Amino acid sequence: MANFQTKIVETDVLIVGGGMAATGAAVEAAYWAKKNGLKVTLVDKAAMDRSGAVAMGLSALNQYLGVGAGDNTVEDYVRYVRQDLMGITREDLVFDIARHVDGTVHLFEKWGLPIWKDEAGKYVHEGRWQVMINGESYKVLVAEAAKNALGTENIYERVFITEPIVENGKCVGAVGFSTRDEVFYVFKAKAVLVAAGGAVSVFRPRSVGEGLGRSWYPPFNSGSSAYMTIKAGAEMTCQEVRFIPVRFKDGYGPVGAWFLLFKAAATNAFGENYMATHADELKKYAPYGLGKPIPACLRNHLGMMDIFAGKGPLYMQTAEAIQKIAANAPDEKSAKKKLKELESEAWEDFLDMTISQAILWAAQNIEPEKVPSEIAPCEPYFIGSHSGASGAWVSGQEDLQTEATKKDYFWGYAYMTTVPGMFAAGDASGASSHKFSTGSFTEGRLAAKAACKYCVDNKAAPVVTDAVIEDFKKRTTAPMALFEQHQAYSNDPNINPNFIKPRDYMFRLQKLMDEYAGGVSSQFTTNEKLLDRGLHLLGMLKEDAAKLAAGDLNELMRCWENIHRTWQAESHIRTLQFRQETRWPGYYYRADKPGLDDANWKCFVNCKCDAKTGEWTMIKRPIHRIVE
Ligand code: SFD
Ligand code: AMP
Repeated sequence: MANFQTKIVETDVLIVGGGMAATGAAVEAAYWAKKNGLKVTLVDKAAMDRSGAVAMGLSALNQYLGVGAGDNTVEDYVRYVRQDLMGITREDLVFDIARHVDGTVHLFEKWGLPIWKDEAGKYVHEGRWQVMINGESYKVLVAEAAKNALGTENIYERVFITEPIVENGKCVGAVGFSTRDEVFYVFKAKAVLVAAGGAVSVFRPRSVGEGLGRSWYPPFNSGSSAYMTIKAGAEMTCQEVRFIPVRFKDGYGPVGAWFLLFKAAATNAFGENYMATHADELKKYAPYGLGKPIPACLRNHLGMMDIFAGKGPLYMQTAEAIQKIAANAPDEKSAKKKLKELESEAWEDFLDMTISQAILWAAQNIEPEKVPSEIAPCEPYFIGSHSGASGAWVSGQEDLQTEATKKDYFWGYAYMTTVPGMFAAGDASGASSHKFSTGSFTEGRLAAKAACKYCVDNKAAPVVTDAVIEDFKKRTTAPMALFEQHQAYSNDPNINPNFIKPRDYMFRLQKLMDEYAGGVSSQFTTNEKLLDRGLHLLGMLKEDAAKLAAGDLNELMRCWENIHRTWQAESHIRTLQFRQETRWPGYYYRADKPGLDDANWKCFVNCKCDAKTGEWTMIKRPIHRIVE
């Protein structure tokens, strides 16, 4: 019989998550906390050293401007992001992160992160904005900095946050439970910074059966950020802008180094370069289709055209690219040396961040310098920090507002959601794409500074009554109680008419999203009728969420992960339905609304849910330019 003990922790700033944004927040908050006598607490569902998207490490820092060296300006970066997101971006947020991100990179280097340097001592770039690293231990390094800053006594690892505490419209904490011991946690806080990553496994993945759980983005990012913010009543933005990365097939190895560093071409099965053969298609999506670089969704779109035409599989021409670079060497001996070097860089790219891809190459006898390698568009992910844009709608920085932007983009504290006291950063905040690891850490810092200021200005201690706490505890642990009550009814712990286990619930959610909301098996295509039907079925699934059952603490976490995913799913379907165009072909297609409609839809689509009535409101918000 489960017997949860209750532990109450009182703090000023509560950081939910232990990933890139959260570690940045920890480092910055510790500084302002010391100055102002505040307490900062961080809670991670896993162990910070290897939690979140950077668990396996990374091979590049994807946002670095080199402003000091005169390489780029902050304005350049804003234009780049605007172009990549087909015109839909919060320029004030992108600007703010971009103007501070170089400082973060220099900090990482000071802490010991090995950044590649050329003979002149300059960073080696993968592309214009990306610098190469030996990043297998990247996460360990930033976690260490966060631990040193906060003190391990203020860090709770393996505690899964389930819900926000909202009293009188303000966020005053969060509740959760230990995934190791029967302890129910209540964190009372003056400010809560949500940095619990994006959402994976909302859609049916390509990996099934023995490969289940393999994905490009980490399976442990399960929509907690979206749930926390939506449930608190925060306005969300760009919930339709999922990210479909093209990746090496089945191992999900990233392609950036191949496209940018090795200048490889991708082709269809007949050796045709789809970026060249379908170049005319880009005109349909002017002005974005004709700008440079070609937006990620349109790059996907041109490849998908070949897949849909039956010309797959697609291939990254790795061998051709490597041989071409080596052939530029002045003589045969240095060409051979270069070839060896490139070969080892190719393997390291995966060993630094997607080890499974290296294992798959080995298993399939792939020598990248000799044969091409299959690539494919992945299942959709929700990730506000990469080339998607979903997340909470947050306030911008005051000094970046104009008369026009101030009424729409500013409400007092930077990176605060529309719920007072609740902040968001990294994947949790929307409309500021292309943050990546460095920008997420930077945004965490900026949000934490504002959260500390909020605590200084709002000194009243949060009041959470015992009755409220008991109610949260009952809800949090309900799946275990349900399992205990009914488990004797059948001889299979997973099959029982009285409950549904989280694994089966997840399959149902994924099937629904895949078939109705434009997943892999629907060729990323949907329409109003499919979305209507999907929403109807999702309503029924939500009813069954009350019957989720857990046999142990791990399953209890799985139950809550799926509740969190469900809310991400619902906000996605509703936003797909509301936007009457196909602005990001290659991410999704509204078959009944093909093409762009700038006149009506060059705007943000936001949404929010009234937690009491369950009623959703859809909102259009204007796009303001702050950079020409
Ligand atoms: O090649 C709860 N990313 C890349 N960024 C780069 O800068 N360079 C690269 O090389 C990158 N590439 C890449 C990347 C990611 C992945 C998975 C691969 C390759 C294979 C993107 C960045 O990693 C990403 O943008 C940031 O990490 C985003 O930061 P953040 O903080 O928003 O998310 P997180 O780091 O995943 O952390 C989430 C944390 O939340 C915790 N958590 N804690 C408590 N309660 C809950 N309910 C929780 N739910 C989640 C997690 O444990 C974690 O600590 S490439 O593709 O471009
Ligand atoms: P990825 O490995 O796809 O996550 O890419 C890493 C970085 O390179 C991101 O900043 C991408 O936007 C960028 N990138 C990847 N492929 C291309 C490409 N073909 N053209 C321009 N930028 C790219």
